[in-house]
Amino acid sequence: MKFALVLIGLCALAAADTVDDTFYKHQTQVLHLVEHIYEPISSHYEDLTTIKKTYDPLQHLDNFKDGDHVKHFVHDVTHGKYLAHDEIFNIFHPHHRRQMVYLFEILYGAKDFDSFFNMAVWARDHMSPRMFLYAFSVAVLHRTDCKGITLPPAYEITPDMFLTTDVMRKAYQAKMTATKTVIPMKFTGSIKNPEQRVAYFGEDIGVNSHHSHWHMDFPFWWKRSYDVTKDRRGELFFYMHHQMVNRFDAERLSNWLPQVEPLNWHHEIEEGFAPAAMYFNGQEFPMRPDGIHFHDLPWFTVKDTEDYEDRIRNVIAKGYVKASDGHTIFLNGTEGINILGLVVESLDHDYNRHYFGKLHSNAHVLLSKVTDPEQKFGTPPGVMEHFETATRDPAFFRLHKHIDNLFKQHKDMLTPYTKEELDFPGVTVDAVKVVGKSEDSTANQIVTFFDESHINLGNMWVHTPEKVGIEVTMKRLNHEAFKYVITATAEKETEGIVRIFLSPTYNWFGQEITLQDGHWGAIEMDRFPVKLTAGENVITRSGKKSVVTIDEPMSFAEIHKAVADKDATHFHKEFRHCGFPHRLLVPKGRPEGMHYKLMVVITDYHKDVVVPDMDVEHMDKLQSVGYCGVMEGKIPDGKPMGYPFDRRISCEESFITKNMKFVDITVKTRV
Ligand SMILES: *[C@@H]1O[C@H](CO)[C@@H](O)[C@H](O)[C@H]1NC(C)=O
Ligand SMILES: [Cu+2]
Repeated sequence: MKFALVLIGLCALAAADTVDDTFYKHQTQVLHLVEHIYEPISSHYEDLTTIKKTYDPLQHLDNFKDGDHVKHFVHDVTHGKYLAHDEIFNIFHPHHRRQMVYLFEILYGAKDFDSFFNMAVWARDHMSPRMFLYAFSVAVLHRTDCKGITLPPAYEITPDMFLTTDVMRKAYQAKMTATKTVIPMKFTGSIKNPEQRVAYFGEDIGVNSHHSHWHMDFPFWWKRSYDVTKDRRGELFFYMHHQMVNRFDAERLSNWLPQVEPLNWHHEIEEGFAPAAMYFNGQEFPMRPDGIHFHDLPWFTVKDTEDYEDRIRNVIAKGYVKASDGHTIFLNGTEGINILGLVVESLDHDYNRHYFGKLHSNAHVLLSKVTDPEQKFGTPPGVMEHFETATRDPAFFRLHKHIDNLFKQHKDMLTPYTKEELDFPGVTVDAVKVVGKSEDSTANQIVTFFDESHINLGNMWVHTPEKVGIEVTMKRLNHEAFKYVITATAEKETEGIVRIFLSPTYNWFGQEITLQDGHWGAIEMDRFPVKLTAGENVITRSGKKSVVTIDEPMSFAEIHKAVADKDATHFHKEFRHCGFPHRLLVPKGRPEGMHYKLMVVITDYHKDVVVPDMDVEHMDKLQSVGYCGVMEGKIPDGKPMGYPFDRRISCEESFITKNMKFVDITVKTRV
């Protein structure tokens, strides 16, 4: 397993980071609290029921950063001012969000773990389950005393947010009759819908939980006054979504579909979407027929959203923004893309938040409410209003293509990298290949296939007899293990960063994609530091180690077992749970093989790394920095994300320097 290896290294570095008995106790408490989330706290966990019966937050105001805050909260919750238990929590709804943030700040500001946890038990017992769950999860991810605690995968805590109604119904029947069952889940559409061919990507539970986890590591409502600052979070917002869109396009191409079209406020939304899913309270996720137009909402209009967008286009064209204190910030430096990301996602920033508004959030809400804009029918939120469900809808990718084009407009204005910037004098990449399972090193081929994933639904209801075993299976993209073998010559001993990207060779029309057109669509596969010795170096890197992906998350049962066994290999305080699912690292390709360019670039470690005491070994241990950055401190690699393919390339010949090597590989899907 990838992270077991990482652990050994890190533990040796810092013994203080290893887990102890207190950690296991806390891990267990957290698991118990998120079990059967829609039901009252389970009576068979004595630790929880004792707290529930005896803990009164008002008696412990000193244990929180702001006691008055706690007082108001308890008052409002007990006086029915908060979202009711069976209402649907919607992060994009301003009132819901305000309530959730209030709770988060209390949980985050608790002075020790017990105060935090006691308060969480109280909140769990009094509040809307998913509002509690969201605030609690973000608190667990950010509290120093919760470092290393693993939350079970979101699709096990709230399966209703990931699975279709038919599956949930069958599972319920199985539970009632205590019958061991394996329920196959299909993708939502029918063969008549061409979008169905890529539903395996948008509807992948790992893609959905990646997206939802990413937005918990980088919440759009995060305030700069919280003590964790998040390095380059605007740029991460751009880059993670940019990469998801590029990956979606590569999957489309593998299935003979053209690239996803950016949506347009004035055109109809061509593709409808029927989620075939139901909320825990019995309300159905709304479906959207084909060809619907955007509508104004009572709270904001399509025109408002367009205006925000025009203002953003305006500053992109002008090349600068004004900070609140009046000074001008040019966008042509490395900070430019980060500022635009902050503005587009409407994070807590200094560049006149009212003027730029909330482009990204408004767009999600406009799409979600498009079938009942006036709320005449009390239709619950659509999939676009939850990070766990948004990527299922093909319109998610159309929206993000549209937003991505704003970022592209900015990047296109920057001066292309010069040869001097691109080159790494003294280092030459001589050869690159991928070696798959067959070890046939001449093949340069990666094989993908579909296999089955099992999700245990045991957590959905209380009193599911332990041994019954109700599982859902679904088809998921995967690939055979492979490694990169890179031969590089260095004139003298030095250190570099290897950057690996993948790009389809031919477009939908069958024409070869030039670098001028294709650079923006490059998919990042990996990025890692290397030590180079003078002379020839053979660098072997397993695909598994990719810094853009993470392994399959541990299930409820696996975490419980690891705790029971006190198996420290599964827990580490620096472990990152954010990342793209490893299974989907390689786009599907085609049965007869699909051509891709594998692009490898080695850059100068000493020019790139911006954290002074970061050595190669340390940097190589950081997980999933690719799309998820770091939770604290600075991202060590100071190059713009997507470097060197993020800027315009005017001419392929003058772009390629000898520290780069592009080779043709094939991705073949096994049928
Ligand atoms: C950015 O643009 C400003 C104004 O045109 C210029 O003074 C500055 O040198 C530019 N910076 C970079 C990094 O190109
Ligand atoms: Cu998102």
